Amino acid sequence: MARQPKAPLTRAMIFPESELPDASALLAEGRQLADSTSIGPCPFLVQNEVSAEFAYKRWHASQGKIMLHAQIGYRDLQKSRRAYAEIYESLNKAGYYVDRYGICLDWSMGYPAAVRRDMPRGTGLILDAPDDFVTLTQEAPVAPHFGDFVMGTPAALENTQAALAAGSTAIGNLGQYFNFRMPHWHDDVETTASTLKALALAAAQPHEVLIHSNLDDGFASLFHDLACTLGAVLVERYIVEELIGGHVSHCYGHTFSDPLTRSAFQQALASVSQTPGTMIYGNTTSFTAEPVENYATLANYLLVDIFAQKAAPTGHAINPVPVSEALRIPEIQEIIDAHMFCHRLIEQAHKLEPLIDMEAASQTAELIKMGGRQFFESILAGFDAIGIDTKNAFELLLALRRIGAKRLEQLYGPGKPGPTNAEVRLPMVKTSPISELQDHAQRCLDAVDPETHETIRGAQLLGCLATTDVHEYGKLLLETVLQRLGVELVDAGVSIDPDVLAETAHRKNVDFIALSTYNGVALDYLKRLHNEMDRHRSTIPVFIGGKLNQVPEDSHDSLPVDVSHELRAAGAIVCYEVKDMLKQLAQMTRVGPKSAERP
Ligand code: B12
Repeated sequence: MARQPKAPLTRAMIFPESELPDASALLAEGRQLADSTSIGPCPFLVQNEVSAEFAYKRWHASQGKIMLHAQIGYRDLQKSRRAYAEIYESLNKAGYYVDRYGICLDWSMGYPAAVRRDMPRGTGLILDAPDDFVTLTQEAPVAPHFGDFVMGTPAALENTQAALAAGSTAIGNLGQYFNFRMPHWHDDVETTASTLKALALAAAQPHEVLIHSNLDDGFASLFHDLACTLGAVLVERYIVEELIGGHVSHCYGHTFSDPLTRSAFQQALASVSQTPGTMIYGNTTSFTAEPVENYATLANYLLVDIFAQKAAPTGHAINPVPVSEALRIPEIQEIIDAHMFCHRLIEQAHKLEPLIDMEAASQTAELIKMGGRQFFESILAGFDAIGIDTKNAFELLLALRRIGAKRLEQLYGPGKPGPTNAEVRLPMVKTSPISELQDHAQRCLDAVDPETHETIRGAQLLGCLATTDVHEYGKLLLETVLQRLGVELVDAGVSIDPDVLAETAHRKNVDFIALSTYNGVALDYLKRLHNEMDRHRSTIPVFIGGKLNQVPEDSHDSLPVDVSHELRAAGAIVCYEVKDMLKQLAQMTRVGPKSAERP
């Protein structure tokens, strides 16, 4: 029997509040700030004699010169400054170049400075004062791109002011606005207001400031259909360019592991964008824990990006990600190595050119464009129909964020409804991560014996799934595996606070919690979760997996270290692979306890 779609959306379901802030007043406030906040000088702008990176990108694209992007941002400012200078100098000495640095701020930078100190920290760079932004960008004539935890966070306005003053003319990340949740911060109205003011401030600058949006950080990593990803580009362009008067610039790449669709998406994006792109991110989801093997992935995606830029130059910088990336935050020398590799690849690429035929990618690009336009138009028409003001940037942003990727795709996606489940649409062009997760789930099941399957299946377990941060694939993987084993699941959500998780697990009387964590907060999070569970006198076993590391309080090098041992000592069941949990679940089912001993 076909499943019926959920009840239709109404305005009241999306906006339960009686009143929302006045969008035009917020935009006016942001524009007004342009009188006192402007683009500061920095070596990149001065040495290249440009007023903004926009012009530099346009010139490079017109000359067919491929730009290069490196990602930096160590917790320690001094080390980040060293990286800013050393990568540039080393490549220069070798006769090569790097055009731009993506500065990887810590997620705690997304909180307003006044409350930041008491909030959880990840593994990235913390800049305590506006002057810190400036000292960083003075280190070399490389374009500073403040790509994360600026736009889209509660600190959007203050961070944008600091980034502009430090000479940054590419600021993001609008993608994060749609998908990221800051722990302990529940005021999405304030996040939206701050973002809107920051967008208006950037748009009111006398020179073009690129509003960077990493599609993978936004909805792209969760859509099943690549056409929806292009539709998201059109929606963001409509909001930033038509409603606010700014310049949106899109980045993609982490999850684009299929060469054909990676290339097709670039073509589709090129044909709908008037603004140069920021960068094409490395295909980091294909990296494994074996650095040497990752050279194959590196060459594979870089060649796709090099040929894409040759065929349709969009000003996107390409991004050689160090091969150690899946293991840890790469060291400075590892970033330099990846760039040297990439430069040799660019030098040699022309010899491969006669072998390249873009026809199949062009055909797929047409499909992506057609579906993307449909998705965009359906969203606007659908919002209009339920009374969301599609000329109001505040309402549009907040509605998109609150509805979320899954439901947007179900409601407005261009694919036909699935034959057995009307809520799932058949993608016009499948995205890579979702189909890869299905295969991964099967491998996890195959890794344990049939007896373990049967034991779990017969136990009628109820599990609770959650993540500590935006990384959702581990949870999606567990969901698929456990559902195939007949385990019933309570979805506590993504980026969920420990108090909410403890309360949900207790209220639903679950047999176990499975927690996926990646942001380098594993131990702090577990301690907070246990405190909250103690308040409910709850001793539910907690399985934990993902990236189990954290920057120690007394760290000398500010790099995260493995905390598996401490997690185990605190009473969690540490899992490196899904099979670890399945074996333990079967074991627990046999011996019967519904609780975990904690020291
Ligand atoms: C995909 C990805 C993203 C995507 C996430 C998309 C999404 N919606 O899920 C995007 C692009 C959004 C992203 C964003 C960020 N990311 Co990221 N990301 C990754 C990446 C490439 C893959 C992680 C992943 O999902 N793997 C797929 C899963 C299924 O496989 P797996 O990791 O091998 O997991 C296995 C097991 O651990 C197990 N598992 C996982 N969880 C659990 C739980 C239980 C209970 C069990 C039993 C098993 C289990 O399942 C797998 C089976 O073997 C990693 C690097 C890497 N290659 O690992 C970085 C990485 C995790 N990201 C990182 C960072 C820093 C970030 C950002 C903070 C960057 C930034 N400044 O913007 C932001 C996050 C911001 C935020 N607010 O949280 C760092 C974390 C650093 C650290 N802790 O040391 C990493 C390691 C990259 C790096 N080396 O710097 N990221």
